[in-house]
Amino acid sequence: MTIFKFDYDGREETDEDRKARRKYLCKSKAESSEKNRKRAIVTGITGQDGSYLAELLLDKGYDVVGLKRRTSTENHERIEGIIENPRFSLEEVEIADTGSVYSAVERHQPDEVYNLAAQSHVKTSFDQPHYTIETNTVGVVNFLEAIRRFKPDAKFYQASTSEMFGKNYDTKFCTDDKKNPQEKFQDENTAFEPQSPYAAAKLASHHMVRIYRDGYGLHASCGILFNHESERRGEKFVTRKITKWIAGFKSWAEAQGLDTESRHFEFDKDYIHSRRSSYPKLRLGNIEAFRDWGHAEDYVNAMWLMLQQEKPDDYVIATGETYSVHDFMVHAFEYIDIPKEEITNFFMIDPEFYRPAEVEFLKGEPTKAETILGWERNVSFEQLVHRMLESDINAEKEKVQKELYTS
Ligand code: NAP
Ligand code: G4F
Repeated sequence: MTIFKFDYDGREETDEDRKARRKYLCKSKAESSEKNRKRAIVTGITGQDGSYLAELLLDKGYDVVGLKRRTSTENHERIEGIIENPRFSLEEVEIADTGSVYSAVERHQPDEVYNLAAQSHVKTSFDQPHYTIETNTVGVVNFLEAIRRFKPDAKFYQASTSEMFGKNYDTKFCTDDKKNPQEKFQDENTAFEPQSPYAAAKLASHHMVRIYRDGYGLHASCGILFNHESERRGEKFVTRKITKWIAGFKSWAEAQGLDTESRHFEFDKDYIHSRRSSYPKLRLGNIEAFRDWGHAEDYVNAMWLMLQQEKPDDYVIATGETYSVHDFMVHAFEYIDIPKEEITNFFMIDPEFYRPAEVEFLKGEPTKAETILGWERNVSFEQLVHRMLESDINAEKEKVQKELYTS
């Protein structure tokens, strides 16, 4: 214990002395726990995964530096809940800009870096291939180099993707289903065959991470994450596009005192008509594609677990179940009492949403992550669909309330 002057000058300890001792002890305790706190950099902080991961790390006692790119208007909706947290700070970094990445790593000396920033929309990558490579490949190399130069013991997580498998899958013999003896799946040993500039850019980064891990001994891991969605999913991804449309349609019907039953409406190619007005149909592309959909909250936990391992490695994170876009719609429409047989009334196929090349089938095999990381998912497919719908329906209700209040 610290010796104060009054500890050895022989006089009685006063209230003032006791106060001074308490103050000193509190301060030094705070300083030492601050020193022991882990510091993480999270890129893509304003995105779906960035926001969930930052919440998880703050809950675990980390200091979190969130990196966002410069935008002309603020886009902090997903991080509203953490922005005032004293252990959270926000900084502008363009990840394709080498200098700004080097500077962030050198100044913050992070224990862990989670690289989630990306041009993450597959269809957009066909329209903007160069920009996609700048962000999704050059950005990753910038971080690997920055860590190698300025903080070689920092642990690095790279957001790889099931899109890298592209057309490819493996098969295994499935004894309990005679009709479908060859079950298709992808795991860590499945060969990659990317089908988009997005997937090719991510695959290049995936290899760069391995090269820096093997060549320089960096603790760098890739999570090969299959699709994960949430209430915070971007509105251009198919699941959120569907749940948002359903919420909007339900609200439109209710505003006219109608429920969602087909008998209230007439349908043409593009619109749903009531007596009073019309609502545009949901427009989709390839609804026969299959995806392995989980909830983002479960998936960010896997990212953290990977960086807590002694050895870096790559892991598939998935549910092991697959559903088509059509299946997703069936579950979602059922939630507002529109039966499977009637959903064709409400959507139309629009070639605009087809991609030049498609990934038709994804179904991950997460056994390695379950065994080594002890990872498990908690949110089922049904719960995911319902949570997204509930959130969008509530948001529509709030919008209506606000409009009523302000009109
Ligand atoms: P998201 O919601 O689209 O978030 C992407 C984030 O990256 C956003 O914060 C975005 O900023 C930021 N960003 C984009 N370009 C940037 C740049 N040049 N410099 C700095 N920041 C930039 O994506 P997500 O679903 O959270 O996915 C997180 C990561 O996991 C991505 O790398 C994605 O490719 C990968 N991934 C996602 C899934 C999935 O199903 N969600 C599956 C496998 C892998 P703005 O907010 O300003 O746009
Ligand atoms: O929701 P999506 O755009 O997601 P996609 O292409 O699978 O990519 C997402 O998951 C990847 C992991 O596998 C991530 F790496 C990536 O960053 C992103 O998060 O499309 C899903 C499927 C596709 O087959 C697409 O063709 O839905 C089909 N689809 C049909 N109609 C549509 C639409 N996709 C979108 N976005 N919009 C449509 O109208």
